[in-house]
Amino acid sequence: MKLAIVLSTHAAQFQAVAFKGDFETNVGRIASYGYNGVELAIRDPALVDAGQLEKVVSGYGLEVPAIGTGQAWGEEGLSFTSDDPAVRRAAIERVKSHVPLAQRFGATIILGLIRGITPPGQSHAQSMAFLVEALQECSAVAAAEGVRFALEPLNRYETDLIHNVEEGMHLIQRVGAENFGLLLDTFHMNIEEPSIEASIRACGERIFHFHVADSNRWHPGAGHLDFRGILAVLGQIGYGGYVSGEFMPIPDADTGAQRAIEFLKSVMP
Ligand code: LER
Ligand code: MN
Repeated sequence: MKLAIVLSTHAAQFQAVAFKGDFETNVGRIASYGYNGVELAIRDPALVDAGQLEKVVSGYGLEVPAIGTGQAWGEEGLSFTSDDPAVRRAAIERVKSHVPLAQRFGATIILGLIRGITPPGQSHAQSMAFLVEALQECSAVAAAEGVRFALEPLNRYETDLIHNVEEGMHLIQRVGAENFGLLLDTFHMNIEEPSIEASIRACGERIFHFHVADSNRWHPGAGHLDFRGILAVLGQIGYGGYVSGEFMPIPDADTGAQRAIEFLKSVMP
């Protein structure tokens, strides 16, 4: 089971400052703690020098298993389910623009908050129809390049659209694309799933990526989730992807990253 950690880099700093300075330092630290990969959050691939990025990451022997797209929602308000067709179109084009970068790294593209939230006055059914349409268009473009998309069920406090594996699997049926699956995150699962283990089994081969945080969203080992059981089930279903740490920098990012990998290795099957 390979381990990664999310590296949050704000797009503006990403290009200008963090990339050459902080970014490289952070990637070096992540490698020194024993991680195999680094999951990147990229607001706009147009702001990234892909060659430079690859040089830094591969220079430390790391892979990029997944690329997060949520900053485009957080910082620009782009969303698949906006009531403004221009915003929906911009979100779709932005997500499609991640495909060449993802193809270069063999990374899965994460669709979290960019799916949006139903705006006032729009029905949930209409949001779902927009979502299915956007996912079908994006999946078709990515399939041609061998790239996969993973939609992340998020808890009810972040969106009204797709909270759990059951809803996610129904969405997968509606989208009807082989390269479209789910990203499961233990923090959200702890809030929304009837049983984390049963939901992992139900999702099976459609688990395209996996996030870990403990019940309090601190590093694994700092809360009350049963990671020994969770990782055992992932092993039993033959999950061959990355387990990627996405948690709060408590007591600080470096200590959290070190404690997480130490703990995860101690409970791995
Ligand atoms: C992103 O992976 C995630 O888990 C969300 O909670 C971000 O808002
Ligand atoms: Mn997550």
